Amino acid sequence: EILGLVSGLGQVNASKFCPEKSASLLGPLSGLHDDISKEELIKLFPEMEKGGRLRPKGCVPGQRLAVIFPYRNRHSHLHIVLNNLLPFLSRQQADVTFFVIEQNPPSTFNRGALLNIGFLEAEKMARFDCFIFHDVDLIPLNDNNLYRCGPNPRHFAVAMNKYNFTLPYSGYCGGVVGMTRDQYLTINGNSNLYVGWGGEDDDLLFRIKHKQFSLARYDLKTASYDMIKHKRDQGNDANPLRKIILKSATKRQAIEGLNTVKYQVNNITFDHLYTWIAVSVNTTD
Ligand code: BGN
Repeated sequence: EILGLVSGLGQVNASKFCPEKSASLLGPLSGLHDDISKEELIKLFPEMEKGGRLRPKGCVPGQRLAVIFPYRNRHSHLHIVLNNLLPFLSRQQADVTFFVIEQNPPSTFNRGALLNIGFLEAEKMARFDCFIFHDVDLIPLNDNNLYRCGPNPRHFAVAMNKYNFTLPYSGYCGGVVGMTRDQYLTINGNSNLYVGWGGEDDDLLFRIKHKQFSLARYDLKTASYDMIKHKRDQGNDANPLRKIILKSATKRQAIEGLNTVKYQVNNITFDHLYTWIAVSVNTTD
């Protein structure tokens, strides 16, 4: 054991910090859209560590990332997206751990609450510097789209095929967003009140701005994504109350969010590709 420790220290000393920009970046990508099984993915990335951690061999990254997927019934999407994100983040020399936060039935999909739960559960496992909140149907199309955190929260999913590769509206803050631990704590995370589709991402932007942050974005070419085609999910109907809830976004910010999310953890699995956390969300529906 002592020998192991000594050689471990030796490795850390010998390694150096990764460069600002990795030399392996390819730029624009066409995106891998084909179905892939979990077993095939595991074979492609045997170097992943239990619980879904990928990190470069030769250097130490400046940030440790947690990618949080809010999840329900999208098994094939998850593996297609990972088939893209794994080589993408490997080329970026990221130290990343993937978390899948699955909402168990019967409650209606609550994306904001799932993101809060992902943050809180990841905090129990390790000290992450940067949290990337990532929809499970988005494929990044340029590996200059660096998954890193900076002085302001970053909106990554700027240009999607669904919106002809332009921002649908200037305040759009959905799809993929990244924040440091401190930023997420400062804004009190996401609201838990948006049950069903829509509005929680707009609420998040109000929270970000209300705490005097600006929203960072890369240019359209860099921050482009394909959304995997799918039908509107069952159990995630548009929320008819979303416009009304949104009106009180900044008034609620301090008293409702990361500090009030109510849930039970039903199961945690440390898989090869991800840490899978099945939860029940307590909402009023
Ligand atoms: C907006 C939704 C967002 C969604 C985008 C893109 C609302 C709030 C009522 C004004 N916002 O309209 O949640 O991400 O469309 O689809 O519905």
